[in-house]
Formats: sequence, C-alpha cells, structure tokens
Amino acid sequence: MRTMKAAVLYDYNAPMVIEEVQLDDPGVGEVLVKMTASGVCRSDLHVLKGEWKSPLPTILGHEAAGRIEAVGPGVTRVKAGDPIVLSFKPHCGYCEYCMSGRPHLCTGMGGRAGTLPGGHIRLSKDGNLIYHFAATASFAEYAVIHESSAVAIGPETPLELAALVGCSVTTGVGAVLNTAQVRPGSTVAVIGCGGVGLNVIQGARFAGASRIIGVDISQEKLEFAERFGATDTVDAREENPVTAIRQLTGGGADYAFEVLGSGETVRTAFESVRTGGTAVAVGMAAVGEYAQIDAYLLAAQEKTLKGCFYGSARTHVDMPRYIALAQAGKLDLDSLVTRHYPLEDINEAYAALERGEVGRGLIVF
Ligand code: COD
Ligand code: ZN
Repeated sequence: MRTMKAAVLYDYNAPMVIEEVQLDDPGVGEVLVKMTASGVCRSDLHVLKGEWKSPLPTILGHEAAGRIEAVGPGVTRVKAGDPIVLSFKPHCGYCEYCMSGRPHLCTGMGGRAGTLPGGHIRLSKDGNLIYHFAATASFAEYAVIHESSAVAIGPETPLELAALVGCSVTTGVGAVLNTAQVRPGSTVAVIGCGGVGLNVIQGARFAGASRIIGVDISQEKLEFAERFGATDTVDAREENPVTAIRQLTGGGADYAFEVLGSGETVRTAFESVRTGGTAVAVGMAAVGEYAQIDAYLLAAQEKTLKGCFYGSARTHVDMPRYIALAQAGKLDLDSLVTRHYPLEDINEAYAALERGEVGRGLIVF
C-alpha cells in the first residue's frame, strides 16, 4: 500500500478535495501506474454535475498516460518502466464482443460502476473505500488499473500528448474511422467543437472528407475548428444549424456527429444529414434524457442514427496507430492542449471547461 495525492469528489456540484489517500498494491492481473498527465474532459464534468451517476466518493479522470511502476501477479505483457496510455474500457478478450472485434463493448469483465474488473476497489482514505471512476481514476499521482487498460506505446512518445489518446483522440478520430467509416469525398458536420469534436474534425480531414462543417456556440471554438480542418463554420447562436448545414451541402451532410451530449443536439445531427445519411451520437447525454427524431423520416429517407462509444476502439491496435499518425504529421495533438495545470488547480480546470474556454486542459504531475 502507498499514500499519494489525489483529487477526491465527495459530492456532486461540490469542489474536488486535494488530499492524501491510500492505494493498495496491484492484485492479480493489475498494474500500478505512475501518472504523467491527465486530460480535462467533459465526461468527468458530467459526473461532477451529477448528470451521470457514479458511486461516491470517487476519483475522476480517464484521459491519461504514465509509466508502469509495478505489476501484480500474472502480468506478463508490460513491465516496470514501460510507458502506457490508460484505457477506460478494460476488456476480457473472450466474450462475444471481444472475439468479434468489438472489445469496446466487452461484457466479460464483471465488477460494477466505480470498481476495477472483478469488483475490486484499491483506493481508500483512512479505511473508507473510494471508487475508481471509469476504471482509471487518473486524477491521482498513481493508479491501479487492469492490465488490459494499460496500452503499451513506443518509448519515444511524449507522454503528455499520449494522454490525449486515452480519450479525446481515440473517441473523436475513432468515431470517424471506425464507427461511421467516413469515405473520401464525403461531407461531414460536427456539432460541438470541444476537445473531442476537434478530433472528429481532424479525423474527417484525415479520412478525406471534402467538406467539414464545424458547429458551435462560441466564435473562438469555431476559429479553432478551422485550424483542425473545418472548411466551414456555423455559429448555432446566430443561425439554425440544420438550415445552414443543408444549404452548405445542397440538401444535408453525408455524416453528422453530435459531440456534446444532449438530446437536442442529437436531433440537430439527425436532421442535418441527407437522405441515406448517417448521424453519429458521440456524446452521452444526462441519464434519462431523450432525443426526439422524426420517425417517419427515419424510414422514408433511410437515415441511420448510430451511437459511438469510445470511438469503437480496439484500444491496443488503434491507440498506437493514432500516435504513429501524429508522429507522421497527419494528426495534430500539439495544438489541442491550450493549458497545463497542477493537480491542485483541478477545480479551476473544470471551471474553465465549463466556461467554454478553448482547447484541452491537461493536469500534469
Ligand atoms: N450547439 C453546438 N455546440 C455546442 C452547443 C450547441 N447547442 N452547446 C455547447 N456546444 C459546444 C461547446 O461550446 C463546446 O465547444 C462543445 O460543445 C463541447 O466541448 P467540450 O470541450 O466541452 O467537451 P468534450 O469535447 O471534452 O466532451 C464531449 C463528449 C461528447 C465526449 C462528452 O461530453 C461525452 O458525452 N462523452 C461520452 C462519450 C464517451 O465515449 N465517453 C467516454 C469518456 S469521454
Ligand atoms: Zn473523455
């Protein structure tokens, strides 16, 4: 067991508390990671605001990279010193989803919300258990994670940038390449140009989309979207995004991605695609929220509405590839990060995300 500094969430809509907590040694099939950097993602904000329920107290953080500090019994794939990206979807390798190439939907791990696979909890404070958000709990100096959550990457990868591959890059680029399988020449609309939306935009550029329309409610975000490959932008405060996208594409986009997490923007994405087009919901709305779609047009225009979890990632294949694409200059990770914070400033980092400040914030350890 070790004592370490972490950000603990005790109540929804309350600040996280920076304090010393205890972390048990890794168990069978688990590894201990020393964190290098952890991104400030809206999914954690959904929990902070109580929009998604996660058992409390918990340590948030799920977009991270670090180095293996020690391995538990039976771990052979990684060893102390190896650089890794943390995956927030551990997978068993044997269930029907894993065996059919969809490990991001694995159902074979056991456990429940806030625990590691098998139901284990390695975090505590003075004997009281603390839950592991997203099986990663990366807003802490160290984490114990399942070995399938430790994605080995090349020794030369800058770990601060690799952290982004833990969520925003894999979710956004994967939504384009894996979930939607955007074809060259297609037209693409992206509703929400935050940390993940920018990666949908650069994924669409990489996939050869002919037109990429960024939609947001912030002029600054739209300027950022252009830097990542948006050919056109729409300010949803000033124009109806559906009308604007239909005009720009001559009837509707081939693909529209919802990258915010609300029922209303899922509807916008659905209405923005042409006959035969595909709308992809990347965001996860508040629990219990519904999206209204025109059930007549769903059939009459043969539209597809698809969900996307974690960029439909095969983490151990896709994450090293996204890093290789970044190293080849085909994906831009450097420009995504606009602010660095120490762990002590984590509440300010989430306030900045909520205020809609541009780009990705990164907690560095
Ligand atoms: N129309 C258009 N854009 C809007 C609107 C609107 N009505 N309202 C807000 N926006 C913009 C904001 O200005 C902002 O730029 C953007 O939407 C949201 O960006 P961020 O940076 O706040 O959020 P991200 O990119 O960090 O996260 C977005 C997700 C959709 C990934 C997240 O919210 C989510 O739902 N994640 C669940 C999906 C998933 O796979 N999760 C796994 C862990 S992330
Ligand atoms: Zn995330």
